[in-house]
Amino acid sequence: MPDPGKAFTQKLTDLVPEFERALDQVSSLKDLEDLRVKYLGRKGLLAAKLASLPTLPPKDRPLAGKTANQIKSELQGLFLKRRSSLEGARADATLARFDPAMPGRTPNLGSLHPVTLVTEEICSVFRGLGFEIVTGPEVETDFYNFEALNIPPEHPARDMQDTLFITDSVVLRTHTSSLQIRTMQKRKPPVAAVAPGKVYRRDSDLTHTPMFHQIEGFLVDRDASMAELRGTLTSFLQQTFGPDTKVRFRPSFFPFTEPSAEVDISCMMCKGKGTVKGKTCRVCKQTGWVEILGCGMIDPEVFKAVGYDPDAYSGFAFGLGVERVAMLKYGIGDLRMFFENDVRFLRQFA
Ligand code: 2NL
Repeated sequence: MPDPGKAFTQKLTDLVPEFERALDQVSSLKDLEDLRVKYLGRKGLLAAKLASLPTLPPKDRPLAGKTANQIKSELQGLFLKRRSSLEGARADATLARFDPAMPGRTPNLGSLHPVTLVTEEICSVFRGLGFEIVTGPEVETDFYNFEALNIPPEHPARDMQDTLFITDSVVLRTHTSSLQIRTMQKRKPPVAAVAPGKVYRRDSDLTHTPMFHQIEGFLVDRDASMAELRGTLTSFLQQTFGPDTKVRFRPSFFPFTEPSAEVDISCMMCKGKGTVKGKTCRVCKQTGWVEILGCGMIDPEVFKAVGYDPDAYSGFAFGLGVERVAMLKYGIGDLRMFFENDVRFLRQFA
């Protein structure tokens, strides 16, 4: 006599070896998922067999139900085991393709522009000497760019040839001195500051660009002296170009300083000898010296313009071109290098 309970559990139990054989055939996670749906899914083989449970005689149902749950968790266990072995195989395959001896791909790193590098280096030397760093507008009024610097309306430095005008009385700053005037107006002596930044001139040829970079510095105190100016600049120049650098002052003229001087340093290319391997040094043209900056004692007229008492205070100031310092420091022969932004040039400063 047929036993419906036994027949039911037998059909369920038969699913196990059948599922195992099918799992053995599966070689990808995608196929495995299809198999899971086929056997364990909501409309799968297991669910279909369970659907006949309510048709069993009530006395057979508890055992049949218990068996059904056991089979279900057995099938799930087999599925999970197969899945983790397939996942492991996939990870192994990925690792097998990875060659730890292969050189890595170098990311393209940016680098600071040599003008930025030199500006930061010079500023940090002056910071060490007690100067603060100030910045300000590139578009200036006539007062800050000229008038306060003792450059009167008919002075040749204002010539249309040199200045880029926005309006009759507004200009692109031609030097960063305008920043120093602003700093003096805001502060009472003693004050010492350096002003780095872009400046603009109506000039463009092999050795001049319409925009270039300057650093100017000044110090005002009760009794600032030319000796202090000389000491400050010598320290700066030896920190920047090497401790053996020789420094000399030559008399010169600037509208905003009196007396004024130009400063030369011994040539860093030929060490002041004037020749390199018996040939004329291309940097100093055999003189052994290169001009590096201009300086002087601040003219009393400048003090009057910013409201400092010229009888109570004295001060010194100096200015230099950043591109020029960078060319001398790195042996760069052509000003245009700084503006072409050829990465083969720029990369050398990384
Ligand atoms: C040069 C010469 C110089 C100054 C800049 C200055 C600024 C103030 C007052 C007085 Cl607020 N002077 N600046 C002084 C002497 C020379 O620059 O050849 N620069 C590239």
